[in-house]
Amino acid sequence: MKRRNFIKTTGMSAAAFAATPSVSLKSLNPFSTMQNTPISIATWNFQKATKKAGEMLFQGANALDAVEQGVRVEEANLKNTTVGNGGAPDRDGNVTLDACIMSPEGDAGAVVYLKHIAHPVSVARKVMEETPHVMLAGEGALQFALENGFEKVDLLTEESEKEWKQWLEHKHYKPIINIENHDTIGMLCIDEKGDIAGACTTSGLAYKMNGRVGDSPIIGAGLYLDNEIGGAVATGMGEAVMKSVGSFLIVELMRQGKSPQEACEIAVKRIVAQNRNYEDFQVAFVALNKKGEVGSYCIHKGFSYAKYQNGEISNNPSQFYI
Ligand code: SD4
Repeated sequence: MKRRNFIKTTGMSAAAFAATPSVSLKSLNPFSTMQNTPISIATWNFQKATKKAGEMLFQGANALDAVEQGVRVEEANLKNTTVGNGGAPDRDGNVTLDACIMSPEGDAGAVVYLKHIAHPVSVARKVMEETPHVMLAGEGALQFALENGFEKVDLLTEESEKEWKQWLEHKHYKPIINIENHDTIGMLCIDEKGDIAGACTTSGLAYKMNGRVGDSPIIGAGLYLDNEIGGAVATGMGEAVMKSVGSFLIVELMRQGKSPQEACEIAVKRIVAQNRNYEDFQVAFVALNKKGEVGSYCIHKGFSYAKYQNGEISNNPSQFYI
């Protein structure tokens, strides 16, 4: 259901809105000069995707459209074996995708264990805008996607199949800390009006158990934002991020006055404290506040994030715990 339809069906009349003094979000924002914006940031050095979103924002696009189109760049990248089409399969050879999206209004949509659809983030957006639900899973998510005109494709590329078959020879399951220096894409955009949107999309951990869903499509874990405060996205070992509800934690810490950098550090250190085996996996967070300040922290050296601001794209090595 579109937001305006929801408003219609909840019985709020146009007159009720007209009676409310019109106050833009920007004027509520104490940092309303917004000199730093627009900005797009993404986990890892996903410069093409981040630039795509950043350029859209500079041309006046809203944060929600920019974030969706930005992450779609990596969903379509067949060479990226951790996101979308070409993603590594689970241990049984199924490519199953997880994605979510959040709007400045606080609306959210997600799909989990979605097969055969190259752009799960766009299905997640449809779930957000066209249904009364937040998340659809598996067969139901696929059915919904097909009913909404998404094309059914084979997501397992020859290359990913070959690597999976090599893996089957030993079946040794151990997370690789910084996979080829790129991984899940989580993106946050703040547009010219100062509104924030976010998205997160992944094929999950390579050779995961059939049925496994990670943090990336879970609102509060892989992604969270509050348009009054800021947003956060995660990458790495989803189980650790889910147990700490990491992105939600970071936004709440920023609400209490922490900078994005301080909030990311606290969240990673909590994961370190909660997991005796923390040295065996990577978790990284990137956060953005309403002022346009950015922070990032991770367990292991090697993580960086991409940023597009003032017409420039950059790769920014994150601070790290070990
Ligand atoms: C997951 N967080 O499914 C995702 C994948 C990832 O490093 O980021 N892997 O757990």
